[in-house]
Amino acid sequence: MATRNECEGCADMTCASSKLVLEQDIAKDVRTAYDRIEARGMAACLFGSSGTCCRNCNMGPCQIIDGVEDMVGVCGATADTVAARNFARTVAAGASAHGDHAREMVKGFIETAKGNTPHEIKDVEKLHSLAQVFDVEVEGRDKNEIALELGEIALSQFGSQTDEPLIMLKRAPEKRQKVWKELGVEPRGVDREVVEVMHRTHMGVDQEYKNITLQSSRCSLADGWGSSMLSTELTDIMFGTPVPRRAQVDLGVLKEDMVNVTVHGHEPLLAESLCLAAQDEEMIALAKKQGAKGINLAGVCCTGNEILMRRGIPVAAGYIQQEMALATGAIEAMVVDVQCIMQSVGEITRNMHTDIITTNYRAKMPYGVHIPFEEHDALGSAKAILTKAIMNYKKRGKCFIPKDSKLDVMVGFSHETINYMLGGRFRKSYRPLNDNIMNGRIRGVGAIVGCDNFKVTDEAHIIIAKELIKNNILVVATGCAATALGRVGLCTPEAAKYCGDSLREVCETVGMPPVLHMGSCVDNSRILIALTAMVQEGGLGDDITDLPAIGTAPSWMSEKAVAIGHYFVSSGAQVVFQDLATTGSKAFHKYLTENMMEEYGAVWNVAKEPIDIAKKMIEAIESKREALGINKQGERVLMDMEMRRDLGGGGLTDVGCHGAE
Ligand code: NFS
Repeated sequence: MATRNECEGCADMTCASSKLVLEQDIAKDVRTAYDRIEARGMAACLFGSSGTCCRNCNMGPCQIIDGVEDMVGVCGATADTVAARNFARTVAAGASAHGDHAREMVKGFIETAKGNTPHEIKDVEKLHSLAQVFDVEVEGRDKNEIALELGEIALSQFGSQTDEPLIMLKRAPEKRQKVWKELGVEPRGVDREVVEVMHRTHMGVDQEYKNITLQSSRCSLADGWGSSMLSTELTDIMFGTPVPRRAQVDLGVLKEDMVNVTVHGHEPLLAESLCLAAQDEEMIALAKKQGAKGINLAGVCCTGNEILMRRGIPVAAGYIQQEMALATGAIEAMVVDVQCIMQSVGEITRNMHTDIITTNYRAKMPYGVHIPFEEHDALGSAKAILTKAIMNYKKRGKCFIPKDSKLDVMVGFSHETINYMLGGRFRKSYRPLNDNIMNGRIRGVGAIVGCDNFKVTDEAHIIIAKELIKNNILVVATGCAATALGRVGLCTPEAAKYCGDSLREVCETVGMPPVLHMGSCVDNSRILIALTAMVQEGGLGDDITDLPAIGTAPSWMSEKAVAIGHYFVSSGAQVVFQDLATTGSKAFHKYLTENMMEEYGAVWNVAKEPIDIAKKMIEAIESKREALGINKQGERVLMDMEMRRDLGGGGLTDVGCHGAE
């Protein structure tokens, strides 16, 4: 475990910027999570970390020891029941975070369609394709009319009381839909599945761990294929589907001579409105009047990833760096909405010129200043927030920005972009990706997602990514994991030098990074769509479970990560986590890590060391390749632009890697 002084995980380069900041005099009174971990000086509770502490009624709390007769709950609940209930509640908490976020996005989408926000419907092509999924007529209709009908149906998916499955489920491979139907885990309403988890895990209701976990699956699928997917798709339609662009990440993106405003949290509606307000002449003039050259907006955590993907606005910090960003003394305001905001940020800024501006009624904090973000007056709210920040600029004292700590990243790899990137501008298709996997140039796809966590080495993401690309596995990344990979330059085409020969050749030919930044955590739904597109393209089996693809969240900390992990497993994609709070229950833990395979074709895997996580991922990908029989096919020749031109085919970007026997 890293401490502030040793920060062993950062010894190489990961957290170099954080280390630099913490070494400065101005940061000496800033207490970070590293300090708190060191000061606590006690190990985590064994019952809590193995999932067998039950607090669901007032006869306890009960600490259960599996296999010890008298160490069941006062009500008789066994370790398996308790651990399965706790796991289900974690999934429900994660799913509810995504669900509540998505609902706000859908409401903002509806208001935009009505013309009540400063935003507009930007991606009409995507609007039309989603309208098709929802059976909304597009012919002869205005984009706002279509969007309004689509938005209202989308909103009804949250509170649906019918037993009909969520509409978006039909986007999954047919075979997967059948699996869900047979198991009875098709989610009905986004909110309903969370409520049902809470009910079934209440004292004295569901007492059979497998049955409880069916509801965990249903709830997680309501997240992945329901709320998260809705949020991603409608956000794309409203703010534009990401396309590849260059940007920068790390603390060095803060600017000494500008008003630094960091946007921290998850809701793109706030961040996008701040982006608009920061370009406003009146705001810029106010900043200049205070002696600054302008306003520098930078992201923190997933809201950062949202504006990075769509606007190329830099990301100053991932989850693990939020305190260090403040310790620079260079931030006038950290604007927060919901999720992943450490309570310590308020305490850190108590004696600083920085304001923590809370904007959402759901999330206030001690020492924060509350300026509500009003959807119907988005620009007005954003300007009020920025004004507060700008007026702090003159109060800024000594600051330290690690100026060299900023790395280039190439971002914007939506599922549509991957289509074009490998398939060509004129013939968007997953065929070239599938072909490259079939001919073995790309062995498979590894997703590295989720948080940073002080419990594990900061380098976990990097160790895994480097091992995967060295073994010719294409990496897709989201969330703070993507920021961590960006911080060390792995999200650039130049990182192809770390790849094995054949992946390097693909990356160099196409000009893409070996680690594709796909966005925020909600955007993991893009990965579900990409996996489905690979299945539908043909040649790699007929369900997600057949694909040589696997995911990991090696430094997970948020409950959202467990919801995500479970919707991947329930969708047929395996995941590897560094730990799971289920080890205190033999049968339930075995069910998650072994027996789910029979039902879903995928399981949870656990491996502590990052290198072991990578090895498990490689192993899983190779065994899928064996099962598909694609390792037996002969080597194909990768066609570069020159060869393609010689054959007289293809546009400039049409440099897919079709096999040429
Ligand atoms: Ni994801 Fe966002 Fe980061 Fe983890 Fe938190 S920001 S949604 S939960 S810490 S990746």
